Amino acid sequence: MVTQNIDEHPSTESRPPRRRWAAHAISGVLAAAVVLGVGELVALPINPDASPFYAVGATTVDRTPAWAREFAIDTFGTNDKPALFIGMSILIVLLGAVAGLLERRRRPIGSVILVLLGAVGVYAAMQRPTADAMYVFPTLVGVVAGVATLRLLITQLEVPLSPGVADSWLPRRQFLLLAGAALAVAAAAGAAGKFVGQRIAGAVANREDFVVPTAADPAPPIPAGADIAIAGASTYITPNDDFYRIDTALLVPQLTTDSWELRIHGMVDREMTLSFDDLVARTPIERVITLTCVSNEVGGVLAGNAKWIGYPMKDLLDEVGVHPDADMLLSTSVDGFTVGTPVEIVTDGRDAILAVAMNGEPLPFEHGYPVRQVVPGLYGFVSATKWVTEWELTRFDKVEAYWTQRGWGAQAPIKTSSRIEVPAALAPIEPGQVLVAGTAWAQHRGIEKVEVRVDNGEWQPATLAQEYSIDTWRQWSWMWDAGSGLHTVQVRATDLDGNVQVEERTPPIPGGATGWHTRSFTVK
Ligand SMILES: Nc1nc2c(c(=O)[nH]1)N[C@H]1C(S)=C(S)[C@@H](COP(=O)(O)O)O[C@H]1N2
Ligand SMILES: [Mo]
Repeated sequence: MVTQNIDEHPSTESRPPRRRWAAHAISGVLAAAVVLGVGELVALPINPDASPFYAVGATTVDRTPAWAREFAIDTFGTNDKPALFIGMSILIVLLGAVAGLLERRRRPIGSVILVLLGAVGVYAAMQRPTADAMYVFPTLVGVVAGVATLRLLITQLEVPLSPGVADSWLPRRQFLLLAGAALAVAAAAGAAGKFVGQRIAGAVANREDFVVPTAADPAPPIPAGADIAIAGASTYITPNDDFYRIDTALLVPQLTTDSWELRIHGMVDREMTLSFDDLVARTPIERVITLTCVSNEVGGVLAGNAKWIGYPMKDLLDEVGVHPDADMLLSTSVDGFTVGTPVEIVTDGRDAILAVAMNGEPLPFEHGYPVRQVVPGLYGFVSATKWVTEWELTRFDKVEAYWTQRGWGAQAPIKTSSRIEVPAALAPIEPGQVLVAGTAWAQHRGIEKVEVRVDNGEWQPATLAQEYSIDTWRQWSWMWDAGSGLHTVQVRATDLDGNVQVEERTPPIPGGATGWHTRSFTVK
C-alpha cells in the first residue's frame, strides 16, 4: 500500500527541465561571443588581422565580386563597413542560437557548429596577405573557449530539477552566473583586443608627434573667386572629417613613421628601400588636388578636394632608374591592397605625390597615415594607394591590381563630371529667382564650361568660379527664373580638351559612371 502512494506522487521525483529552449539559444550566442572575444584577445600579439571576426570580414570583402561592391557602395555609401559588420553580427547571433538549440537536442551537434565556424575563421585568417602559421591560433583558442562555454552552460541547464521544484522558464542561479561570466569574458576580451591593439601600435602617439613639413614649393593661395561658398553647396576645400573614405581595410592600418618603409623593386636599375627619414629628407611640395572614386554615381558624393604636402613620385622613380619597358607602377599597401598606375602618367610632369599631410595635418589614419599616393587625373583605385609600403615596376600585360582582378578597368582616367548641389533634392521652392549651384571636375584636363537646362530646353551657360588649377574641381552657379509646376534641371560640363560630359547613363563599373545629373523640383 505504501509503495503505491509514492507512485501517485510523481512530483516528488527529480526530472529534467523541459522548456528552456530560450536559455539554450542564449547559451549558443554566448559561446559564439566567447569565440570572437577570446579570438580578438589572442590576435593581439600576433596581428589584429588574425582575429576571427576581422579575418572573415576582410576575406569576404576581398572575395566580393564587382557587382556586389557596386551594390554595397550604392546602398550603404561610405557606411559599407558598418553594414558588413552588422550583417556579420546578425549572422553570428543566429548561428550561435542554432548551435545552442542543436546542442540541446543532441550533443555535440552545437559544438560541431562552433568548430565549423572556427574552420571558416582559420581559413579566412590564412587568406590574409600578412598571414603566417601563427594566424590559426586566435580562432583555435577562441573555439576551445567557446565550446567549453557551451558545454558548461548546457550542463547547468540539464541538471535535473530537485524534488518539489516546479519546472520554470527561469534557469537556475548557477546558469545565470555562468552566463554572466561568459558575457563578461567575451566583452572584456573583445574590448581589451581593441584598446591594447591601438596602444601597442603606438600609432596614435606617433601621429600626434608628427611635424608637418613646410613645403619648399607651397600651393598658390586659393583666390576668393575660386570658393564662391554657396550655402548648401560643397566648400572648395573639403575638411578632413568630411572627406569621403573608400577602401577595403576593415581594420584601419595603424602604422608609425618608425615602422614605415617603401621598398622599390622590379624593373629598375637600382632597388631601393626608403625609410620615413629618407623620404622627408627630400624636398616637399604642396598642391591642391581633387580625388574621386570610380564608384561615384552621377551626382554622387565620392569626391573631395584637399591641400596635400608630399614628395614628387617622379623623383623617386628617376632615382631608381625605371627600365624603358616597364609601363606599370604596382603599389601595395601594408594590408596587401594593390594599385596599378601607368608609369607614363606618374612621370609626365603632373603633380603625382607621395603625400604625408592633408589640409595642414598629418594624414588621418583612414586616409593613409603616414604615407599615401595622390595622382591628379586618375580615379583612386588606380592611383591613390593609402598606407603604401611597396612599389614594383612591372608591366600591365603581366600583373593585374586588386580591382582589375575583380572586373574593374586597368586604366581609369577621371571622367568629365558635374553635379547639382543646390537646391537640395526635394527642397520646397518658391516661384521666382532660384540659385542653382554645384561642382564640376575633369582633373588634369580642367573645366571649360558648365551648362544647365530646364525641362529639356536650351542649354544655358552657368557662371564658373575662378579656376584654381586643372587638377581641382570648379564650382558653378546659375540663376533660374522658376515658374510654378514640376521642373527638371540638368547639368553638363565640358573640359578644356573639348570633351562634353557623356549623356548616356552607364554604371560605375568598369571605368566610372556617365550621364547628366538631373534633379526634379516642384515649384509652388
Ligand atoms: N590601401 C588602400 N588604398 C586605397 C584603397 C584601398 O582600398 N586600400 N582604395 C582606393 C580608392 S578606390 C579610392 S577612391 C581612394 C579613396 O581615398 P580616400 O579614402 O582618402 O578618400 O583610396 C584608394 N586607396
Ligand atoms: Mo575608389
